[in-house]
Amino acid sequence: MSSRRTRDTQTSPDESPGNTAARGLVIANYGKQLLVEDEHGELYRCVTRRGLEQIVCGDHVTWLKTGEHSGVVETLEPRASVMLKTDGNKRQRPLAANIDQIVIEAATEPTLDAYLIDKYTIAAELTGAIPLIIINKADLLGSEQRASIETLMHEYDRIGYKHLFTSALKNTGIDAFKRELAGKTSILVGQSGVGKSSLVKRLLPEQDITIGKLSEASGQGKHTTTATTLYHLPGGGDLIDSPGVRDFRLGDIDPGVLANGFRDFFPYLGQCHFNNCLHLGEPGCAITAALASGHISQRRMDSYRKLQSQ
Ligand SMILES: Nc1nc2c(ncn2[C@@H]2O[C@H](COP(=O)(O)OP(=O)(O)OP(=O)(O)O)[C@@H](O)[C@H]2O)c(=O)[nH]1
Ligand SMILES: [Mg+2]
Ligand SMILES: [Zn+2]
Repeated sequence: MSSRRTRDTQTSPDESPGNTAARGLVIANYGKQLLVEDEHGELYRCVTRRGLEQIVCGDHVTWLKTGEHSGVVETLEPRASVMLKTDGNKRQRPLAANIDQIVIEAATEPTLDAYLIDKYTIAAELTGAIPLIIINKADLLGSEQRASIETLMHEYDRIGYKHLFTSALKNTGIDAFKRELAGKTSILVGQSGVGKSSLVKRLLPEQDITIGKLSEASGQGKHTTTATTLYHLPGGGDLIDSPGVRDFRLGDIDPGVLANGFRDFFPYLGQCHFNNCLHLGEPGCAITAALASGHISQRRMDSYRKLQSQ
């Protein structure tokens, strides 16, 4: 995926002579303006033609040059995948497109929230992307705390999700992280202040990336990154830094579809007595049986129930 389909420069029906629509990659979106990269790596600030749907980081577009460093996006190319977020008005909006991997970053500062990690793994499954869990700020962990996080991570290992411990501060775990990013388009997500931009900075020391300060009084991160931005990595692959969230809402998922976001449920789906089973205590439920036999963790089941009740 993330196919950089090479395509000949296209002509748009309403072009002015000598100005043909070219392909571009959206590398940042600032509200109404987009930063579009052409095939030579040049950047253009673009507006979008009216009537186009919302275009986001990772989108492939065709665009027309209107000035030295400006242009108009004409068309949006079909997306291989789109990751959605729910805005303040509970509307689903695209966050980024053509994503292969969702890097779920967590840290004990501000707080390590396993339910949030679960929600992101479900978003990844429903987006068709691989989740990778990063526990950053490993330098802050005492041995007991580290052991308890490892126990939690073991649950994800069993599901088939990889995890890494990193420290952007002490520069540890970065090479392993690079290996997981090579050749893929990934998006970094997680609470504000966990160190998403700090990790990007470790990968791209030359880039001008703003890193925030955790407010000392509350331990709560303030939102430092405001625009979703795509970076090309020296080792191949692209990494999208996104603004942190306080809470990530999955949006309206049909109750019958939610289980498709739980990879640990997959071996048992279709084996329940009722074919419309929601796995909430119905008789003959294969998921309840897998929970009882220890093949599904109680904590993941609790996350499933919590999401079903929302
Ligand atoms: N101790 C420690 N602190 C870190 C580490 N990584 C980042 N920090 C600190 O955490 C704070 C937040 O870092 P950012 O990289 O801005 O966090 P972010 O996730 O990008 O935050 P938003 O852009 O608001 O979403 C900064 O004070 C960093 O110096 C780490 O590995 N260890
Ligand atoms: Mg940031
Ligand atoms: Zn069931």
